[in-house]
Amino acid sequence: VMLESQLREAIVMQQLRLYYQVQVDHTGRPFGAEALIRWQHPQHGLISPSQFIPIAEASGLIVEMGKWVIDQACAQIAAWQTDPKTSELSLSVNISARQFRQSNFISMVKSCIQRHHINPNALRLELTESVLLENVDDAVHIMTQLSQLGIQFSLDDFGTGYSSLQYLKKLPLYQLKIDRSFVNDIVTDSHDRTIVRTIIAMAQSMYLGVIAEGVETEAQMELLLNNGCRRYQGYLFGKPMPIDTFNQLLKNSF
Ligand code: G
Ligand code: G
Ligand code: MN
Ligand code: NA
Repeated sequence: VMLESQLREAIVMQQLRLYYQVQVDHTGRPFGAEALIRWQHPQHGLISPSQFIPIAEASGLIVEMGKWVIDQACAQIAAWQTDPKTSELSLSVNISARQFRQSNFISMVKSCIQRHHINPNALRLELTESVLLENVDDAVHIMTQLSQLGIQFSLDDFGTGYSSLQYLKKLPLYQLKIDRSFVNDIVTDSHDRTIVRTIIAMAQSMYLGVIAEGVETEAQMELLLNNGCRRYQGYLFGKPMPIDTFNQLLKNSF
């Protein structure tokens, strides 16, 4: 309860921050970012979302927090879209179960896009398998409505859940994000290499894009590239960083 009231205060007192982690293509060129929330606590410093997202979910605060994240993300997209050098960048946002199932989720996202006058193509929403599996038909409905606006969906942490091709086929997805647990040992563990190859082949056969997360070494990137994965995210290219640092990284790479 104490953390919950502090978290409520964090929203009001504007202690939440969005960090940005770069996503690059096979030439190393940035094409977008993933937005990752942090709590800049006045006493405890920077707090990771894994410590407060579960509390926000359980208390329902995630709805307000999630709205803040989407609004911030759209504001940032709007800023990028004013400059031809950054106008093609995409921004991915993580969506939790309770937020996704909220009755006005679709209208909330729509109004954010309208308020900031952005091209919705730049906005990507990341969902996990567990979020989608709760009710596949509902999920398809929500995703379809938002897809019609131009928003694209990624399936986050792919490979860790229970996806069957059966339901994967039903979902209007843009890409699969290969979970970093498979990327981590891809160079040394032949089983993980097989899993990653299978995910990439599956994505290709379903006409889905694929991005690898948790890429930390050149060797991992090379292996992924040789197996047909041309989009990456991970410490090799950049850690999640504040927006000023991120925009500087962009400047240095264009
Ligand atoms: O950035 P970091 O590795 O600490 O993120 C930890 C977890 O928090 C990840 O699973 C990530 O998806 C989740 N997360 C980060 N930002 C957000 C957010 O804005 N909303 C939700 N729902 N989850 C987030
Ligand atoms: O669950 P999700 O994939 O949204 O969370 C992404 C998490 O992975 C964030 O907490 C982010 O800080 C972390 N992350 C991003 N890149 C790397 C990486 O290269 N290595 C490791 N160990 N973690 C990473
Ligand atoms: Mn994610
Ligand atoms: Na992930």
